[in-house]
Amino acid sequence: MAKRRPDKPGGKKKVRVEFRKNRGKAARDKAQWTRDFHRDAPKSDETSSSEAVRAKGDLSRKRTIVVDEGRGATLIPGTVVRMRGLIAEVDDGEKVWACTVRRVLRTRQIDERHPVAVGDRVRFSGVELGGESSVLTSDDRELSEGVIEEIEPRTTTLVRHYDRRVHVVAANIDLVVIVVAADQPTLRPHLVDRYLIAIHQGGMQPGICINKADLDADGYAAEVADRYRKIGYQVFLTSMVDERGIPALRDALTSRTSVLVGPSGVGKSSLLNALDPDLKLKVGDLSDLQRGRHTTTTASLLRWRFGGFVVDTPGTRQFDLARLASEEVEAYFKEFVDLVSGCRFPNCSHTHETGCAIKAAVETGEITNERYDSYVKIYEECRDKERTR
Ligand SMILES: Nc1nc2c(ncn2[C@@H]2O[C@H](COP(=O)(O)OP(=O)(O)OP(=O)(O)O)[C@@H](O)[C@H]2O)c(=O)[nH]1
Ligand SMILES: [Mg+2]
Ligand SMILES: [Zn+2]
Repeated sequence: MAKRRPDKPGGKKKVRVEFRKNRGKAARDKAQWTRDFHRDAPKSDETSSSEAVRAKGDLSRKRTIVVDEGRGATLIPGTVVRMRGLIAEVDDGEKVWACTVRRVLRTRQIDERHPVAVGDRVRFSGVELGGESSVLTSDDRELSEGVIEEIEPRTTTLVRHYDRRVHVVAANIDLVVIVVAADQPTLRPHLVDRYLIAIHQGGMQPGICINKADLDADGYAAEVADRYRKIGYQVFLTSMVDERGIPALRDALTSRTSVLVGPSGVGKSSLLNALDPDLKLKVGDLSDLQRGRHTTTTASLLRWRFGGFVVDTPGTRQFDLARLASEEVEAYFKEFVDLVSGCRFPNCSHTHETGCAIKAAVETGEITNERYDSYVKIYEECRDKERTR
């Protein structure tokens, strides 16, 4: 981090902070927000922020605030629990603060939209304004204002790529549970494979949860669960209706920091409520689902009553895998790894070559057709990207 000017200990310093002006464009934002939901665009964070954080009174784009510069000792440690545009909500263990990020930190990661993400451990200073030291959120919470001065290095990052941009879904996560549904929406294992790659790339442990098992009339979901178990993944087959799988999932999540990811409407928030009724998260109804509307709109870090933390995220249908070299794809397909040495060509792509051990394993059923098709699709996608670069 950049060196701070040697201010007097405990000295106050005036800083210019950018604030968004919310007024006058609310109607347009709202329309845009709705459109984004339909396109499944990750911009929802951004638009909800200008909606969500309403400062009191008329704000100019910039205003002068007084910051307590009194060095490390006066900085308050906390964890980012929610992002609303450029405002990070930080929990210090007692209360939640609305923090902006110091400008020098904003340039830290130029390809990321935000220098901080949910799960980041930060140190911040409290802001004292002339009669104005709190912001009112759209859900009517009054939060004290702060400025993030330091961000701890992350142990892990779950990254989502879209439109050539990078979105850090959450930081410092141990376990990522990919949640899909047996039905409503239709089970698409290919999406699971894409998530698995992102999770392995980020150095986190993956888990797979197939929810709405009560809707698995033909047993397809149970079959998919078995396939992933055979590969070596931990799979939970759960249902809110008959509570199956809930205790096993709770065991896996206890005393850890995890995140639930997956398409909208699969029941991520419902699962969290079933695991811990104290959370009382909003869940979607059928009409929301039919209209493709997301119920959860911003990722939030929550504390389990049984120990540990979890991040509930808004649904994502699409998951781009940028920055993955085509020849690296095989390494992320666990059941391929031990077999590739049997291919005739050392640089075998397992798509068109003869003497391919992977294709042979697909013939014998050792590798499933679905996983192989997933591999080919992702391989070709990465190769096409390399060609257009
Ligand atoms: N049949 C059945 N329905 C379920 C189950 N779990 C959740 N649902 C329903 O699925 C719908 C969506 O649930 P949510 O928990 O809002 O889904 P979500 O994944 O959080 O959705 P987003 O917040 O939009 O990403 C709700 O109507 C739930 O009642 C289940 O096990 N079985
Ligand atoms: Mg939700
Ligand atoms: Zn091969």
